Amino acid sequence: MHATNPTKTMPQAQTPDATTWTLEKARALHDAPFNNLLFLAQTVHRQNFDPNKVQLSRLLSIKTGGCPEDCGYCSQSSHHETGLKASKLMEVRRVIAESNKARDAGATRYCMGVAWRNPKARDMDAVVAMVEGVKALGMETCMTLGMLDLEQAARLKQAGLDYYNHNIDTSQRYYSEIISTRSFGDRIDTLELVRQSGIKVCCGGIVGMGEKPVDRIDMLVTLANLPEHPESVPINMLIPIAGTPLAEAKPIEPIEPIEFARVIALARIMMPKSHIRLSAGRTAMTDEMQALCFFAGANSIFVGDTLLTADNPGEDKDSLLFRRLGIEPMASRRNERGTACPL
Ligand code: SAM
Ligand code: DTB
Ligand code: SF4
Repeated sequence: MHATNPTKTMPQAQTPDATTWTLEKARALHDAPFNNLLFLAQTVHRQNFDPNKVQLSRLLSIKTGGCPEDCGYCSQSSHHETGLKASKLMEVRRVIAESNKARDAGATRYCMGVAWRNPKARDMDAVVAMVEGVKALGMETCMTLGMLDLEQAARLKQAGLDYYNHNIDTSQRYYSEIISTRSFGDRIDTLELVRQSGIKVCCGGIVGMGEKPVDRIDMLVTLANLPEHPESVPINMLIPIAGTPLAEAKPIEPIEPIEFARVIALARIMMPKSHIRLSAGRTAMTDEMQALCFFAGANSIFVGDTLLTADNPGEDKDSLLFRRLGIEPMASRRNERGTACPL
């Protein structure tokens, strides 16, 4: 369907979170002429955010590799021969020292990731100490630890955890093609429990895993129809990792930049107040593709030259891109005075 007036394709509702999105409505937007889609996305973006501010998050892998899950994209799964060396959970003081460096480099949110199916009881004290330590530095905290139970979520909330990252990754239909050791429903259960505990939700997915456009749209429909929109929505572009099924099995075409920008625009329109994060895969994107994504409504990135195990553009490259685009780092809501940011 080709909409002439893009705003007419927006379902009307009192609050954005109360909008129920159907696949048809979302698909109509996705398929609209590119200029209409981008115009609407930029309009929605400006109604909710400063269009020239981008939030900076920094990632740290606090426990790398040896993961029992079989996610087809992941370097850290013990099911794949990726050559990655597994490590134990990092010491608390090292995590705090690393987060201090990230804060000095301008990051306002510190995201700590582990290669677990779920946290074990014996790990919780260390994880809680990490949240408390990073929080004490004045940064927002985010963790991604796999599935949680209610007690673990409550402890993390009490420690001051701001965000929990738990991605649905793709559509419900395509999920079992990518992961067999857990279900789409398991993901939704943990998301529900995180929300119940009062922790903010960071949830998105990966595009470019051989899914159809309808899967990408359906993934966004699931996110936008959650009882509350995730506050952060990371959109990752698959980083093909040698030794993983998605890099080895059959050749998967990388996602085409215009289609990627459509996904970002759709996410912006469907979740107007969420931070849409241009996440993994930026090293394979041109500056022009990233600029298009910022125009389409992306307003968060991971900074630093490493994600969890894969490369990310370094500070110099991002700093230059921000200067060329007139983009400035967003101060965190907890730290409005901002930080000494070189970007
Ligand atoms: N183990 C935890 C989990 O899966 O929830 C947290 C870490 S996991 C690496 C976090 C997310 O990173 C995944 O859900 C996926 O969306 C993204 N990711 C992992 N490997 C990726 C890759 N090769 N390319 C793009 N995104 C990737
Ligand atoms: C998310 O959606 N992307 C980040 C974060 N959440 C944890 C992880 C990206 C990982 C990219 C592959 C790697 O570094 O191994
Ligand atoms: Fe494990 Fe997370 Fe990687 Fe899946 S994505 S294999 S759960 S670390």
